[in-house]
Amino acid sequence: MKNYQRSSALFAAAQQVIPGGVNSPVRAFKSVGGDPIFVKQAKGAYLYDEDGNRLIDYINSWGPMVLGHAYEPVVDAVIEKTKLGTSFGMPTEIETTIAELAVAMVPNIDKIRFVNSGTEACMSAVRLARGFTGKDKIIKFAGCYHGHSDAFLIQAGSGAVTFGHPNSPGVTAGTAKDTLLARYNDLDSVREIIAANTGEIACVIIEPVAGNMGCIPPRTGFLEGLRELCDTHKILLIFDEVMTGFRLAAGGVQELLGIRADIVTFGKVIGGGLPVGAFAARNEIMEYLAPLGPVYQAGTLSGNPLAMAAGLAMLTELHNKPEIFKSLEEKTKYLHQGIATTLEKHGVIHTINRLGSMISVHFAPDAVVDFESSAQGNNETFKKFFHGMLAQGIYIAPSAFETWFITDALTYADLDETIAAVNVVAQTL
Ligand code: KE4
Repeated sequence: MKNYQRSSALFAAAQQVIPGGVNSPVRAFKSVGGDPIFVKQAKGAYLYDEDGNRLIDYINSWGPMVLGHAYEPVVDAVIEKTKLGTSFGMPTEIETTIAELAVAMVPNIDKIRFVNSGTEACMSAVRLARGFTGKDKIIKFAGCYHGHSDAFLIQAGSGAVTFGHPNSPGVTAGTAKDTLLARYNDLDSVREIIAANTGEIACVIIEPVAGNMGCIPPRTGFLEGLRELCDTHKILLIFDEVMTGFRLAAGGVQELLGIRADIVTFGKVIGGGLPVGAFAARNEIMEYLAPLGPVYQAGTLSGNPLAMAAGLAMLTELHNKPEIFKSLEEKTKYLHQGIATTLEKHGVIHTINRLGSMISVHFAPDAVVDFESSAQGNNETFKKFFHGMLAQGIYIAPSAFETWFITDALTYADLDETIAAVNVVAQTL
């Protein structure tokens, strides 16, 4: 039995000075129970916690570590850049260099603006869409999470779901009225909203492959239908690729599925593990952004050279080694098949959703295609699965409303160890 005493002691201390002992709620293990694990360090596919346990990591800081923790080229770039100063609040060449690379990698974007988180990227993208179209309302999808900006905390996914108050206190009725809620994979729900709000909708924002209600791929025709509706009704389509960007393909879901977004947002991988978000679009939209245009957006540390150095090293690796995306998909497929076969062998009712290197296990009897069906999952079984896997040295998402994030640092031996752990845990479910 693994020992987590030091993590628990550190958690007790943290709770004296940090709300809930964490700086982001989902880390608090509220959805699965027990004390969170405190990490001492990480390398490649492995976490080393404060009690000396080695864990195979399937979260990877919620996505950024697509090449593994402490990835040498990223670490070296950050160390070198730090010696020259970390932030100046003035333009630097490296911002142009990473912007040129991102624009070259991602379809349908001419310009990109860097910010400090996925939340900032999505919040700014919606403000830009409203400014560009002159309209106020937005459509989001139940279960999708675009960060903690007020406009998005309406039936948001991820941590917001597990806290049982989808409409977070503090979000005003005035804000909420402009956020209209559709159902993922259900074009009719979007048509109905558009018909009831003719000429008032600035944008539709969507996770093109949902990852915050577990992984939910778009049904064939769903995104294409959204594109068509947006074109017909002059609504901007925002792909929130904070999770999928630079993970599912070099050009993200736009490249993978061949569907054009009007604005794309990024986070996680684009920062190589440092705080970076970004949003991007064609010139006619981006030129509405200050200082060129009237839509204001700013940030003291936006584009700071230290974060840019990490992001540039990461994107350069992914650009120069496109085979990584295939490797990620093949490893995830191998894991998928191994887990499915093992759970079936033990008669565990489940469904596994996967697209590329995004995967989630749902202890639900039916297909998980939207928030409602994801919420049908048996959370008691999930809790047992989570803690059983942890006891076997495998760290998966501490919530059924999250996706596992595969890193290319995983070896097939790690995957086999994970599948063997499922075989042990399945017998306790
Ligand atoms: P951040 O502000 O956390 O960098 O990004 C917000 C965000 C935006 N869009 C999507 C699709 C996202 O998944 C996220 C953040 N993802 C969660 C994990 N589901 C972050 C984990 C956390 O909240 O601690």
